[in-house]
Amino acid sequence: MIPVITAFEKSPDRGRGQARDMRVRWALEEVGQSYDVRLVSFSEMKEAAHRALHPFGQIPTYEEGGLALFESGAIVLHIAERHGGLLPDDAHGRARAITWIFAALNTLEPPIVDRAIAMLVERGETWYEQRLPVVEDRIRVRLAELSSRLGNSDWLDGAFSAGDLLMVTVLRRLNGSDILHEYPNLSAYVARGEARPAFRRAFDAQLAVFAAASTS
Ligand code: GTB
Repeated sequence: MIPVITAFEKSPDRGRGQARDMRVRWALEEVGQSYDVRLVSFSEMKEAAHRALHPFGQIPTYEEGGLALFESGAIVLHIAERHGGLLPDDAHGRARAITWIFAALNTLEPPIVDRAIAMLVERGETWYEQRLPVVEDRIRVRLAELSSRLGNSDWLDGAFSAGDLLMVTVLRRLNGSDILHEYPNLSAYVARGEARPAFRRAFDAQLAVFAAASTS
């Protein structure tokens, strides 16, 4: 059964792979599972048919046989549990990799998304110039801690795992800012993730969607 995921019909990031279908595509590419993509517009996302799959009217979703999932982290974990290659075989290693999934989504992603939202919707506010450095310093605290834990290792805990996949996608939200470059080992970590053939395939696939939407 080939899974079907949903993605933006026309991503606001112009194909930079920042929307959360990218992490699902990457996970599927890593495990060698082919997939189909159903593209949805912003208005379709809010219709009942899509909300039956995603209560919050967002992408990505994942359908496979009788199973329908939403939440990119849950989808990546499901893929990792169903296929080899994204979680260690030993119970402790597996639990630690899952811990890194939660760390990426619950500890790193919130301040990074906070910055993206501030830049998108708060730019016109009188207090924007005061707030942005505060938000960015909250990110720096977490990046410094992550940088210290990663050290000179290639990946967070032994071999590349779903935890790394999600952490790299979260850190990529800082692409285009100088913040990540303040932590050279984290910049190199993101570059290592982006250099993986599965990442490239996933990135190219989502970019092709944007390119096609731009010419039609
Ligand atoms: N917690 C959910 C998950 O991890 O799956 C969050 C899902 C989510 O935020 N989906 C967004 C969405 O559907 C797309 S990824 N938004 C439409 C809506 O809520 O109406 C977030 C995103 C969007 C755009 C950019 N960008 O342009 O750079 C980056 C990330």
